[in-house]
Amino acid sequence: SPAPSSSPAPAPSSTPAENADVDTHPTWPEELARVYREAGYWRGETFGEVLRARADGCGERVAVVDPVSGARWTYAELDARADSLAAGLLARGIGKGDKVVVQLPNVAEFFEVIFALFRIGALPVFALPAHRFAEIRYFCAFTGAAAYVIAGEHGGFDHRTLADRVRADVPTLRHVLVADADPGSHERLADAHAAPVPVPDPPQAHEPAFLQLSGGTTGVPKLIPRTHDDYLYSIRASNEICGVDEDSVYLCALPAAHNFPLSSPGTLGALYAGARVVLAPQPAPEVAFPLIERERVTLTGLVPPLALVWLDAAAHRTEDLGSLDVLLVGGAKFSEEAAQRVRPTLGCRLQQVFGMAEGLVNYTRLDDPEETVVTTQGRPISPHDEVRVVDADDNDVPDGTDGALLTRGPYTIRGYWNAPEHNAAAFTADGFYRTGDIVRRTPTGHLVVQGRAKDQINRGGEKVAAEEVENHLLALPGVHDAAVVSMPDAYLGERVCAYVVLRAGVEPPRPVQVKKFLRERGLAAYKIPDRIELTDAFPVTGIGKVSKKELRAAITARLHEK
Ligand code: OOB
Repeated sequence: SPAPSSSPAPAPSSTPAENADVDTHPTWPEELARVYREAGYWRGETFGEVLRARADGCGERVAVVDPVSGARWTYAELDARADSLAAGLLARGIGKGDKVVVQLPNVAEFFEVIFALFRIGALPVFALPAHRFAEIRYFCAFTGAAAYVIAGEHGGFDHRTLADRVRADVPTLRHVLVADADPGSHERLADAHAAPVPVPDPPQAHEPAFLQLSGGTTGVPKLIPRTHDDYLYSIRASNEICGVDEDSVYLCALPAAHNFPLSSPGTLGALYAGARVVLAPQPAPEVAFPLIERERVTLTGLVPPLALVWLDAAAHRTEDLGSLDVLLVGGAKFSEEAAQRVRPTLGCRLQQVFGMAEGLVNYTRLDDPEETVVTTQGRPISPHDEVRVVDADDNDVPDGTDGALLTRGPYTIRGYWNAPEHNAAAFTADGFYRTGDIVRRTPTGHLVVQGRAKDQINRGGEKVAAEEVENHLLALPGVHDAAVVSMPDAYLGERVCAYVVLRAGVEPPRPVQVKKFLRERGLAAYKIPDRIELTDAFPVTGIGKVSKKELRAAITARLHEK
């Protein structure tokens, strides 16, 4: 039976490493859990069991293709590798409930690692390849991580030296495993395999399978506990909505750890179906198009800026994209004009997807009218997804009117990991997640994303929490105050603009110096402001808060001047 709602622990969020034994997050009330089980959504199945079943049922089929290493693992091989790595992790004292920060690019090892962790009930914490010291140190310290899994070098950056620094800083971190022939001062992932052993205390389906990252609105990202039951449901239902079956071939072009390519329907959807996953080391057309041709890819997912690049490239590239049946576009708003170009230019069907790592995912359906597919961001996966569109007082607004999107359902979390205070604000008393998105609902129940109320910049699908960047800017000597806002961008949709007020008499820094300072603090590149504006004072609202609305208007006007 599912865990009862746990009562929030007293504010552990600043030093949870010492509180690892009191990890807490609110979960679904028993009445609803029963409904979800009886509806057949939650089936009591775990990821480790799903992979075993595929290995038993279609073991000789290819599961994962990694064109860089040349790996073409069958289901039987992936299953065996997960077992031997699970044994090696157990031998290293990593087991049920332990947290393991996984930061891997799109390589086959990503799957042996996460399935090994799923099998032993240790929780992957999904970092992105772009994360640097500031983010990784925080994930390791906040979760009290026992291990950190990395590639050696990726994108010109040496993760081994970053791992050295994190290890020196985070006492719980006992193991760094490197998916590279040269592990530096750490251990090779390849050496961490051992003869399979029975798992002493396998995870249960109602327990968290992993921690996903929130896009975030706060000083540090919140962690999202997703259970085997809830995530497997979203994947199974996504497969049905996107027509994924055992003959599908999914190209993973976005970073594999992100919720969109992981589960919508993503690599895990493909593996659930017994289909094939092809890993693209880069999403660029010159890399992805030849893979589509060679591997006969049938579906993939892209953020809007990449979809635009693909649309432009298709006109002059010569690869045969004829196998491509479905392109999913989401993570940020896809313009109607671009959406209309997909079918004529790429020769495939479009599905818009509006999802969030916290749960709710909306898709346009394959049988929706063209008009709906190009003008809406889809409708929820599940008949049990409850969606409310509300005004500032949480009163429902009529269809067709803009309002804030609230949601709860069989795969939407009831609370973040070890964050009781934040949970009180991010969820309603009756458990609806406040998405921070402003939407309009059509009479058919499709949602159109109209804007955002949360203090976040959506940089072409990459989410930047304004407060997080502001805190780093405040650490720059001479900075009195900082306010980070979005500015419009034709390609990315939005970019990051930082307004900075200096202390009196301080020599104004050049923008490059500010950016260098942030990079040296170990902030991921996509969070570094694209533009720095020095100002004497911030505009304020009636109650004296910084008016970000006015700052956004000011930078927009300046961009139009030129
Ligand atoms: C996906 O997940 P996250 O957690 O990185 O970001 C969620 C947020 C949403 O709250 C919304 O603000 C924005 O990203 N968003 C969209 C969108 N899809 C996501 N805004 C406008 N139009 C869209 N189609 O981004 C994510 C997770 C699963 C599937 C797809 C995307």
